[in-house]
Amino acid sequence: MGNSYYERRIELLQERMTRANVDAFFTLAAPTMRYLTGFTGEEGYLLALQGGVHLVVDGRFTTQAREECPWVDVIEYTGHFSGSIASLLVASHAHWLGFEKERVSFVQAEQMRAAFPSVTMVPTESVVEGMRVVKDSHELDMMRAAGRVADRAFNAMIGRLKAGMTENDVAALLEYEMRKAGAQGSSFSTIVGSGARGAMPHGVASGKVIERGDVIVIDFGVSYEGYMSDCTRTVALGEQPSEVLDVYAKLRGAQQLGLDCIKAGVSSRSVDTAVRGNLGESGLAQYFTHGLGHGVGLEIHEAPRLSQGTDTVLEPGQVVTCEPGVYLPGRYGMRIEDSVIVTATGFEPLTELPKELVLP
Ligand SMILES: [Mn+2]
Repeated sequence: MGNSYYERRIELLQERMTRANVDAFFTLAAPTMRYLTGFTGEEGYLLALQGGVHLVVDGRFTTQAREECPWVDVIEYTGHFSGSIASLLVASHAHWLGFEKERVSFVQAEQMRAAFPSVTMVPTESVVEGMRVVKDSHELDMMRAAGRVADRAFNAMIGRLKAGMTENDVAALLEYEMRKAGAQGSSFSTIVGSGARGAMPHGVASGKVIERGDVIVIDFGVSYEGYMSDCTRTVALGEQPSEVLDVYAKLRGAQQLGLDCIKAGVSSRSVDTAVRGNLGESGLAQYFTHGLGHGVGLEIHEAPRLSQGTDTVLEPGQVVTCEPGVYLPGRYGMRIEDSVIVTATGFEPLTELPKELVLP
């Protein structure tokens, strides 16, 4: 058998399948497949049975899958994947096929229903996501490594950030440094919002020229061994009016307050509430227009959410972001984001980047 953490995850999945009353479990979601087997290809079909795990891939991925996960039965399909899965289902005498209802499209579900007449399709949720929400020690090591790689890339970029560069120049430089630092790429399209563009919380980098005096929001992440980092820093080029310094100081205080609220046993919504209340006392709550944070792992946004919309109890080994922002339309925006590991007594930060606003 293969690496012990994959073995452990498969065993846990098989227990959870029993609890979900299914004797087969199907996924086509790349992060789920990677989590269960180590397969890094972007396309494949995984069938878990109580007797073992089968990975059905097309010819582009056969060699890769056999190399990456020799402990899994890799089957190369020609034509349509559903033929291979249907044979496995019939051979195993499975009756109830669980599938991830949030990941399978309506069309795919219809196709599978037609192709798998021997089983009843059972929509499931959180069978694997529920496992992924608390990271095991191997995953936490990968998250720490991703954070260090991201820090190195940002530090290499920030010394070269100058007026006259476009936002795209900055994003390209940062993404180049990510690769050089050991990342496989960026975890999402790098956000560089300067001046008034910073007031769009998720405005990706554009051709806008960065000017002296601009406040710049840089939200970036690396993808490292499948794991994502997520960090935002706000920097300013040159002297700033006292109002900007004041708003930034208040935001920084609110972000620190949020971090200090994070620990196992705490309600995720209560962290958002505390930060929102703090910004309210500063008269800034109306400019904080999104949730406080989210889980990070194999995907850039995953459970749990730190927001008013959902509530859950934080657990040790979860990785969450704390990212309040202040957005003044037409003027400027600011956000400070750290990703942290939830611990029994507090949190462990995954990045060490400074939070000074004005660049030296
Ligand atoms: Mn984020």
